[in-house]
Amino acid sequence: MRTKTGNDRNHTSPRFILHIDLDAFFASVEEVNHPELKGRPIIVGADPKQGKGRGVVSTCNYEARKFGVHSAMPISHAWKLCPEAIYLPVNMSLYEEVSKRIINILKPFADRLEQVSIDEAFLDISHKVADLKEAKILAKKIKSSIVDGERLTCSIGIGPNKLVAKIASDHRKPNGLIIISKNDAKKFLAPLNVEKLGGIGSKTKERLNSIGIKTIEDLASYDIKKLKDIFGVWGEEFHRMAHGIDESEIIEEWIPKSFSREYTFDQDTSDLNKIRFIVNKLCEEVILETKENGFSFRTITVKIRYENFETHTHSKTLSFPTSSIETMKNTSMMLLRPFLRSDRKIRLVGIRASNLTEKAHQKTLEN
Ligand code: TTP
Ligand code: MG
Repeated sequence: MRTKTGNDRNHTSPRFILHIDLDAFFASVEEVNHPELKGRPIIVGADPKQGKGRGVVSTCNYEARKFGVHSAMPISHAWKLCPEAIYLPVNMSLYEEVSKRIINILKPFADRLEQVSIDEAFLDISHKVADLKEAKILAKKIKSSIVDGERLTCSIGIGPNKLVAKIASDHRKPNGLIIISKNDAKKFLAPLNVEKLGGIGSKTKERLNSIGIKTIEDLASYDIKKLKDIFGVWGEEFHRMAHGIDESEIIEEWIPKSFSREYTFDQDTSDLNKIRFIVNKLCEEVILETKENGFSFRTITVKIRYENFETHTHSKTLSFPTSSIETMKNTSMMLLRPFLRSDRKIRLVGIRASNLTEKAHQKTLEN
């Protein structure tokens, strides 16, 4: 395999972009943590409370998907479909830790890496491999490194750009590996439904369907002038996407939008001292992470969930960026106070710092 030659891309050499997405991520991490549950349907999300629970499914493993359960489904509906499943709460800090370790496993395989979500990343491997055969070997190495390191499976798509790589990784889940050459990109996309293209949501899909466009091939062969008339500048973009064209680069530097922590009490509580203790701890953790990453923030948001899952968030934006622990603690308690009532028990509290400024770019020197 070729060695890394830097970020400058020789425009005559082909681009190889790899997209990786972990399979049933939260549920798979839980499975690794509880090996005794392997083979059972596992649903991660809100408490089902014997079918009376509110809230939604975050995700479920492929055993549970056989019953028709999926992400974002009301947990009460999941209970109807699969009462025998193992229901687990979301343990975000655990999934974030695993996610960080996986990114570290991936980094040496890429010239550039762009993390897109907690379980998803693009890797530019153009300088790491000479052709698709080498790309396949590299993808297999990535898969076995993640199995060896974390006992998790993933799906990988490799293509000439981000658009094709992402659709390819989703195409044969779980544990898939699909490689699409530049020449085959159009053929691969042609029979798929238009909503597979990023940026085409349910409303756009309906509008496209209403003018007879159902598949990507329908879109690719549609008159571009008409598309522009209907969708404006997006019309041109849709046309390009349908032809498998995407020049966007892998953006290495990922700038976080916020830092947050939340805590679910072992038992729902209205004890002000307990709540304050946890809020202070969460503030300290958020501040630590914010500082470690070299940011200050202007907006503080609190989240509170009562025992019946009723959830409120409340924010305050300061006039200047800060990373002061006292400001965060005081503001958080001030924001929470109207929700703290002796007759209402609380299930969860959360703290978020957003509206971030990188310290290096900050004009006001303030701590
Ligand atoms: P996805 O990658 O969309 O889903 P997944 O990894 O569970 O399953 P697969 O990729 O095999 O189809 O999302 C990654 C994680 O993000 C998922 O494990 C849980 C979380 N998530 C939610 O909390 N709510 C949601 O609606 C979705 C889609 C995901
Ligand atoms: Mg996933």
